[in-house]
Amino acid sequence: MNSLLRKPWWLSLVALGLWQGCGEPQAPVAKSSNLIVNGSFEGKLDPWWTANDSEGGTGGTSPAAADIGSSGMALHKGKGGWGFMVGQETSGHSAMQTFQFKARIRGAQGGERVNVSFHGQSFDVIAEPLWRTVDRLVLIPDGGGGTTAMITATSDDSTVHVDDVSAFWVEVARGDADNEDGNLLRNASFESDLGLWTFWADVPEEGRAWTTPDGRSSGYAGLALTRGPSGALTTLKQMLQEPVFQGEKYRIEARVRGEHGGEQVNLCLQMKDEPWTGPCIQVTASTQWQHASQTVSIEEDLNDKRVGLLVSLSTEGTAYVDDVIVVRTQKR
Ligand SMILES: [Ca+2]
Repeated sequence: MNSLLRKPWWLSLVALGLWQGCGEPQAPVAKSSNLIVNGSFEGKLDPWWTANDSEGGTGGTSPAAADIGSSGMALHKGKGGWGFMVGQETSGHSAMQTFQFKARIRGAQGGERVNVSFHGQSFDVIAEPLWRTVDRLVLIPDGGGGTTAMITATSDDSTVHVDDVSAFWVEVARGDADNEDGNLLRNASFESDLGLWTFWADVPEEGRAWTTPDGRSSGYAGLALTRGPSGALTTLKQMLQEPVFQGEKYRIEARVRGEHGGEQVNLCLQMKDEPWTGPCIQVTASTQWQHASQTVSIEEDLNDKRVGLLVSLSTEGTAYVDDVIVVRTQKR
């Protein structure tokens, strides 16, 4: 007799469900030990190095710069130049690994700009007078040897304290866009923060993009985009790796939801440079998830041009986007 038939029928379904990974999507799970050596600065500076490009810039460990333990790192940028930097080389990695980078940061006054860079991907944070945790997922598309973790104070005449720096290789959820064959976008289910996407808003104080479980259609997280009353566009862009050619067709897909309904979300294959032209699909969001899917053609003006997929919000409010897919359906 078939073993399946001897078991209660529901047990088979439970086993099948578990094997397929059903259940609540998982937040990132650490798969390595901390890759940063002496991230707490208890061992003074070793193996960190410092670099200064400012008049009067200094850096070193001290008890006053500690958040935990007896020592932390103080970076002081003087006048001019790009800043005062502390960094260290990290171990090698494989293609498409995601890392969680964390550091505790505090500004002597508050308002100091700090640039954090891991494996060449960098982002700016504004320090506050109280300790805060900087926490980012960084997706590394290419494999290779060890690269560098760096923290730089970039505001003139500013002092920034840094402590408890860590980086872990983490396993993140896979969303529908990650599992779509031929998808030319990476991290398009937004499971590795905004890694590989570039943010731009015409009014940066009012525009914002971040990932959150609220924006999830599949996987653990999705994209949230906010536009204020005076801006025109809040955008995220990811370049495709190959140029496009006249006569090709591409299918653009996304899951879209609005906070209140009526938000306008646009998905465009847009030229890399001015005049920024390219075919778009437009979605008017409702409060329920909707699946937009449309095929666009590459015309003569985009022939052999580099393009990116631009996700933009062109009305005030908040919209959620997940599982962005671009597939070439017809070659030239
Ligand atoms: Ca997702």
